[in-house]
Amino acid sequence: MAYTYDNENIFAKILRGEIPNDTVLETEHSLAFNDIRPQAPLHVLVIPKGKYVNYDDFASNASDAEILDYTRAISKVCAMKGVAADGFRMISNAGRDGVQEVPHLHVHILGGRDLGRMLN
Ligand code: DGP
Repeated sequence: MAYTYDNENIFAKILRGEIPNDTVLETEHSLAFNDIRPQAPLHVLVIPKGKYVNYDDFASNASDAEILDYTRAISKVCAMKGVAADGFRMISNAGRDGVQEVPHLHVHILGGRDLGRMLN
């Protein structure tokens, strides 16, 4: 499947330094920063630096180094922010039905409170 990446999406602008962000972690291929509309005491977004629309695009087209770096960045954020032990939720919204607002792959990491049941 071919993916069309919009260079003007907000996270692309953050990556180009055109919009400020509250960085939590930066690695060779990934950036983590606080969500502007936090839904929990911890609400961090982790994005790959590469131009990937969603996880399917990433898994299909990213290099092994990018995938490894991104996976490790996600777990580093959880460890750094102290939610690895008590627990957290990781969500990636994709496409229309997933109500994805920003068309650049991102994982939401939420924690710091009881997040309730999501699926029954
Ligand atoms: P979604 O694409 O639906 O998974 O959600 C996108 C998230 O991005 C949403 O929680 C709000 C956040 N967001 C949107 N614009 C900005 C921004 O300019 N800076 C930051 N830090 N977060 C943003």
